[in-house]
Amino acid sequence: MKNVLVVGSTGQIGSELTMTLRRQIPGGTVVAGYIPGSEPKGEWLESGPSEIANVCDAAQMAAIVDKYKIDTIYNLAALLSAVAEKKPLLAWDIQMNGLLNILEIAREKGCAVFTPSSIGCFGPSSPKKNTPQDTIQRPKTMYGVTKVATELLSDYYYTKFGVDTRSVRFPGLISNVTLPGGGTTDYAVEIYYAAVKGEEYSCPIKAGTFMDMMYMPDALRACIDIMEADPDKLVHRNSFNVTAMSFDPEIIYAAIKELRPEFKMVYNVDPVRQAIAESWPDSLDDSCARSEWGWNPSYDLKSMTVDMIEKLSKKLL
Ligand code: AKB
Repeated sequence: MKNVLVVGSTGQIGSELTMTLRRQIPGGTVVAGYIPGSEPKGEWLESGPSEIANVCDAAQMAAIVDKYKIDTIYNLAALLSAVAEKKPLLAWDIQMNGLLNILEIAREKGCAVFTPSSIGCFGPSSPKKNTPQDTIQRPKTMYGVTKVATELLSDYYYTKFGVDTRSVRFPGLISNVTLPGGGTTDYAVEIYYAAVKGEEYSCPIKAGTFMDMMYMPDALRACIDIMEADPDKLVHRNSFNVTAMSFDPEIIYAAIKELRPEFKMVYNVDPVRQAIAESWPDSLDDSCARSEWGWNPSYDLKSMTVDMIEKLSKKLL
């Protein structure tokens, strides 16, 4: 990995991945791809090149790959689960037609491609606890449909054309840098902002609803480690189950109250997000990622909570 294009570089993962890659690849080029209206600013703009990179515009993407001799594409352009339910056709266009553009460019120009999947690729008929790597995937959301199709199409381009596609199934990602937009797991980020600001938090997910989660530093390591893994050791490619913790709203609330005893949470359940959450696994089995490329997260709920509260206190207060 030397010359990298991050598509969706101003989003929740992209904003931090772009800066991490720029620090980790000295002498390489990390291009921040963005769409008009979400231009990179500050250190993102100043620390490397940026280009308008709309996944739905194949010619524009191909020109960037040529201009910077890109060898690896992080394809992070996507609508998250709750928004994708409101705009299913747009989700299909970005997540499927956009992916096809990227895979075709990668085939022609010899790039490796990472396109994240999600716990959303599972559905109500998947085993709910310790969901295996290889199991039933019949999601009921447009987000999930596009994630399963992304996995299949990425594997197809690998077996048929030899395109080096690899990816992980991310759980809910928790970060103190860029807010997620329109996901089902967003509550696990919002709750920290409310606690640090001293506000009461109104939780859209019911008590007792468990989902897998991960702190962003671990997610960034997953993005990089999977692309740098020895290909001979990979039995799977698209996509690996990865997780770091599983909790419900009561458990994260209790973890925050240990540090902020005055914090208060109430429930105001959002039926759309709740239905999505109930169709997803409670917990994933990520043993294939651990054995095939050494996945091993650093943060648990307690250490993440300490770090989130400390970083957000500096940022917000
Ligand atoms: C979402 O909630 O949509 C995402 C995800 C788990 O894929 N955070």
